Amino acid sequence: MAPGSGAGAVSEPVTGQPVVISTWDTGLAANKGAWEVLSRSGSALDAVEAGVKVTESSINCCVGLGANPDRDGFVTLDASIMDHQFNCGSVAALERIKHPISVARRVMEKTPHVLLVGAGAQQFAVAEGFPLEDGKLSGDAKKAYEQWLKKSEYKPVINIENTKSSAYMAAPARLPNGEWNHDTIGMVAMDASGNLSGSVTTSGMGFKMRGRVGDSPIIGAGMFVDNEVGAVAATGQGEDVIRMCGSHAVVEYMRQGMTPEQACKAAVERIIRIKKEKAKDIQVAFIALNKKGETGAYAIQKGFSYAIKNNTEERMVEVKSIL
Ligand code: SD4
Repeated sequence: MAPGSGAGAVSEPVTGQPVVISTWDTGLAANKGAWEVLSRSGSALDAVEAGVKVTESSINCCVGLGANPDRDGFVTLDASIMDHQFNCGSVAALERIKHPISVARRVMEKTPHVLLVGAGAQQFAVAEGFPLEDGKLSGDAKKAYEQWLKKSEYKPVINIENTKSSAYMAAPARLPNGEWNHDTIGMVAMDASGNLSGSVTTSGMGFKMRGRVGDSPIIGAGMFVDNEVGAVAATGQGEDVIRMCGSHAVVEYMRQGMTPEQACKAAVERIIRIKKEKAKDIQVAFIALNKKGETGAYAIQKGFSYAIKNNTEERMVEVKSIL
């Protein structure tokens, strides 16, 4: 079946060139992890799991257990994974587990469910043999939390890279130079058989309300894969991605014939129409990969970039924005 002809069916694999893309500059290292799998003809599913595990393992990154905690001092993690046959799994508000993405994959492969949350997700992880980590905050996260506690102001803002923006200043980033304010990696890949997969893993939002879950573990919001059309991941203000099923929308725009960049732009414009004047205070960005191996992205605000790796290139790509 040709791409774009009909909804929902699983297409015949086409022989493609492997490619992986992922959000933000942490994507460069993550792509290398994915590439180790793709370059030896491994599956896109294995690649997107291995790739974001690199980021989850980095204690100095705002993804995984090194991340900023919620406002009660707990690091709670969300993750999702999806393959080329609409199999998907996710976890939300998971604590003290180093690799939420691998737990999400177990949910997909070993349970009849898609999403496990909180204590139940942790119980499942432990039953599956994942070690329960000690739950202490990393050095940087502890400092940032202590700093935040001084005012305890609840003004969550994610991902606005423009440090001059007042919204950004209201939510200081974890690094002392204040240049870093994101907590997520989203990755999509195509393997040598032409199959697509996607993954996202995140600590969500620093100093969020206890129990807050973002878009990343919501299939169709933070990430979506339709092997007939393309694969998409989102980053930024999760609430605004959830309310318009962002990644699913981008896939559907590609199904209508848009390029990955056009499709991401259309989705971002839709968020701006929904948010109206409040759009200036948020960042949302999408990355997309279509069945031909073409990639693209779009953001609301300046400063977003994604990392790409394929047989011929390995680099960051600056992304256009609406504002
Ligand atoms: C969330 N979308 O939990 C995530 C946050 C994010 O970089 O992308 N941070 O809303």
